[in-house]
Amino acid sequence: MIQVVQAADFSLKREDSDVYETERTAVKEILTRVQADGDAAVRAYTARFDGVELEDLRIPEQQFADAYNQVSEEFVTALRAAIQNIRRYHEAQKRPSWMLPDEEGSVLGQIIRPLKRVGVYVPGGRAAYPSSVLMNVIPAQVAGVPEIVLVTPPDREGMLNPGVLVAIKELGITEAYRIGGAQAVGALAYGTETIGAVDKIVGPGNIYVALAKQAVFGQVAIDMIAGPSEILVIADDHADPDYVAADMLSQAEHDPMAAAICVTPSADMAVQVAKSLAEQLEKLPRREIAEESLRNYGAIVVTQDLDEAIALSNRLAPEHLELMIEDALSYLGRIENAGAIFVGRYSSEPVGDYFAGPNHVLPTSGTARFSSPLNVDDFVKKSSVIHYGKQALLNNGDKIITLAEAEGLSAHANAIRIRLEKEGGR
Ligand code: HSO
Ligand code: ZN
Repeated sequence: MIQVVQAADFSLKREDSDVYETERTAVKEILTRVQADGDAAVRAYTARFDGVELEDLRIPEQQFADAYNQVSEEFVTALRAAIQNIRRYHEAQKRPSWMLPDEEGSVLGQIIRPLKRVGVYVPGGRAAYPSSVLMNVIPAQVAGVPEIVLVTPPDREGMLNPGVLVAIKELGITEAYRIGGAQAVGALAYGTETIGAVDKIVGPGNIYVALAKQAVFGQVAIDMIAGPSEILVIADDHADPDYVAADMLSQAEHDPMAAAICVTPSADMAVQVAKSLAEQLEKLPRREIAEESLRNYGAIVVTQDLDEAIALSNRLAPEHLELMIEDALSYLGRIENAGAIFVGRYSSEPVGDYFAGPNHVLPTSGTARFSSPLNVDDFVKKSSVIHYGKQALLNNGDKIITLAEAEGLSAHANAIRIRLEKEGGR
């Protein structure tokens, strides 16, 4: 059911990314109509794709109130605790604006300001995750974004997932629309009569949402486009094979295309993990999804030693990496590429998916080589400040003129020279 291979024979299957020509054309047409016809187009597409005729695109207040009756008290308590943890973690990421004065009277600096208006896309249906509402909204709130608008597709009755609604309410979001798909992305990017255009769109979505975000990029900013989820567990003889298998399955159940991989220098551990996977799989309600994921993208890779395991992990740059090895913390410095690193036997991935505080929106498909988890910096922009002093200009003007003339830009040189002449008496 899951392949057991030697490291030398292992490579991660990746899909060809440009197989979406039909969808791309459809998305283009939707975006063009939304840009031209605004709310009317959004309503028409909502009727066509979500099967519901909506007068009011906003999520009615009554639905939020009803949602609290549809979730348990435990859910609300757990959600509130998660919100606190996630907020605290992201607060620690905030960086102040800074200024660097010098003896010549110059002040150079950087002003950091929140984006003004951000749109958060929350998927509907089976992929409606209240936890993802928290992970996308909280960093924006911590950054100080004053206007956060949320969109999420309705069901055929115009209703929404109660867990998602409660999460929205708990975060104090007051502008939320029941729209989804490419039409929602278009509404956020271009604005309509009722929905103001945003500066950035974040949040996961299906292929239409992903393609729409790509298409409006430039008009607005977007977050990363996430691929299927991945977990790589490095396990040595000290690991508990049941824990390794359980954590692999926690990713595999997300998506038939999710990848769950165990890398171990121990052939014995490989056998035990395979056995435990088979046993635990039997009892999973989402067995079919997890099984397909393990069959197509899962692997247990046996390496020569721990060094080779770490080298393989660094090459794959997994979204989630678990270190289930003795003295795991001491290996942290050797991990070069990973979205989130879970260290030690109690740091199961769902601890991070839901609760500990770090963001669960992470770089996938090897992009952890060059990108980072969603964070507060994704919701700010920076302006450079240059306040040059008189003495600084007199002291350095000649060098600036030299550089300008070397580029053949005499107006640049003149802008400096004219000041040197008037101020410096040259
Ligand atoms: N593991 C997913 C996030 C998630 N898990 C949401 C449960 N709910 C991608 O990091
Ligand atoms: Zn998960």
